[in-house]
Amino acid sequence: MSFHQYKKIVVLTGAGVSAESGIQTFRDTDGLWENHKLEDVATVEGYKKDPELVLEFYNQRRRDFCSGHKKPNAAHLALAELEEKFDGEFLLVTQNIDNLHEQAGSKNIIHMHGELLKSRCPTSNQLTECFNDIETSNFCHCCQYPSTLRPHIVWFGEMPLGLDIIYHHLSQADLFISIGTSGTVYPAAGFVEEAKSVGAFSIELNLEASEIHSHFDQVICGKATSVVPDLVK
Ligand code: BJW
Repeated sequence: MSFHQYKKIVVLTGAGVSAESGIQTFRDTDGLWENHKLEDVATVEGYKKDPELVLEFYNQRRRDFCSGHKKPNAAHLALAELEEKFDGEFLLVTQNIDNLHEQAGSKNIIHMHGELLKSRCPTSNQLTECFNDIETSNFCHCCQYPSTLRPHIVWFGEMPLGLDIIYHHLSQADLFISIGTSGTVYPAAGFVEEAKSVGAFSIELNLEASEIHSHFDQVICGKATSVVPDLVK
């Protein structure tokens, strides 16, 4: 596909882009999140009810991610290449909490649902890198209210990150591409309509047509490692 006719591209990615790097998607888990109920581990209420369970849940995912040496796949690499060669403005918005886009070389990226390998002071919002593990007893002393670091993850009911920047880019986009997301979680699922409202051309790349496929101008079904490099080359 030729990208020369476009000036501002926004790409949205979801779990499907990392699936072939060995990271499980969400909706393919029969409602169970790594053997836990979603509301127990991915909501503020779950965290308040049992913080140790939630902290251990994310520590285990950090261990799995780091010890599994997960690597970017051809889809991550193709997106980094597109950003590199594209002349106009390029924003990559990912719902994924892994760092595979960065490992592939993507630069202008927003993790709207947070990052697995970071934790956050609940008072000051200061971020701490945790490449390996954080213990549940790990207190944060960055401000005058020492408290337990929480995972830097956007749970259901919390405000996604970087929305001002995302909506600003969407309001000027002339091409919107959605890759490997089921279109079931908002506000990300509404981005295609935002982009279309300003006249952007929109393309969905997914294993199967998503719940919101009818909003897109073009839908391409297939594995991310095949359809993304095909689109970008
Ligand atoms: C492949 C493939 C391969 C597989 N190749 N493809 C309406 C408006 C606004 C909000 C709401 C609303 N209605 C409801 C809400 C609230 C709620 C929500 O959306 N609920 C829905 C369940 C209905 N949203 C929120 O609470 C959000 N906050 C919020 O709305 O704040 C207020 C607000 C209001 C208005 C404007 C702005 C803000 C926060 C959402 C936080 C989501 N967090 C999670 C958990 C992260 C923590 C963790 O990992 O433990 O983020 S949920 C989970 O879903 C995760 C993902 O990022 C997210 C999206 O999932 P994704 O990426 O789409 O994965 P899957 O598994 O669903 O799909 C994978 C796809 O890939 C499938 O289609 C496969 O076919 C495909 N695939 N292999 C290509 N090889």
